[in-house]
Amino acid sequence: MIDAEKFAQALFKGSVDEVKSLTQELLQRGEKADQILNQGLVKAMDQVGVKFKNNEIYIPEVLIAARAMHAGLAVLKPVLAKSSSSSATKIVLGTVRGDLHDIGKNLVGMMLEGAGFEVVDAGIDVAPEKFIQAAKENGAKVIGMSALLTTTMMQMKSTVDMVKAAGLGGKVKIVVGGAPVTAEFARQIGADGFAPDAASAVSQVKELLGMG
Ligand code: B1M
Repeated sequence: MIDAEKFAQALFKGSVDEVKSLTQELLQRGEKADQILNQGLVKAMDQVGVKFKNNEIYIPEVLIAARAMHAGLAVLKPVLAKSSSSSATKIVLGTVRGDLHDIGKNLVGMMLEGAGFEVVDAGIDVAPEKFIQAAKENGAKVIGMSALLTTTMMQMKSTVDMVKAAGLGGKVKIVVGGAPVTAEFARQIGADGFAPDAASAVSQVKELLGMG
């Protein structure tokens, strides 16, 4: 049986070793990798996301939980890669052109990975055309953009406009976020979605993709 509680306790402790061995034990007992991912790691990471959203834990705790979760993902990755014919939904994530802040973007990426998405990290200082190229190359369903500076926010609009001009509007959903970004701004620039924090980014993406 996959005990999400055990995973959650290990994630809250940030115990890389515990998460690794829990994952390995389950694989050895014959549990399926996708079940371990969804019933164990993802469910446990959901608990982390909820506590973060409710201000019961803060960024450092989320980062150590995410690091521990990565240890479990690393164990599962080769097994999943072998067994999955339909790969996970891909999301291109980056910080917009002119902007070097990446802590929030990385947190969003970790939460998305924790929810079972495959994140293509485009990095920082990402030009609109680079977002589009990455989305095309990877067959991504979502482009996620982060901006922390009022001076770089408008780069989001450039990307939205370019995505539409490239004929990808609607096919590739665009989600924006970052400290100065608001739902109203997202609406004004024609983005499909907005999230104020990393946990909400996961629910926003799922909603846009009709995944609940
Ligand atoms: Co800079 N910086 N910074 N900085 N920096 C801010 C953003 C600033 C508010 C500080 C201040 O003046 N009070 C200010 C911006 C002012 C403004 O434009 N309104 C500022 C400035 C001015 C600058 C420089 C211009 C300073 C200078 O050189 N004169 C310069 C710009 C460099 C550049 O980008 N071109 C600069 C540089 C830097 C550092 C390199 C030193 C460093 C970044 C290191 C790094 O990221 N690797 C840095 C830092 C650390 C900050 C502060 C202190 C912290 C930002 C952070 O990581 N927060 C910040 C002040 C502050 O916020 N207290 C500041 C934690 C992070 C988890 O939160 O990124 O908001 P955040 O992410 C959240 C949500 O916003 C959301 O989820 C995350 C988790 O909940 N979210 C998304 C983020 N992206 C999302 C995407 C989504 C959905 C949700 O969908 C795709």
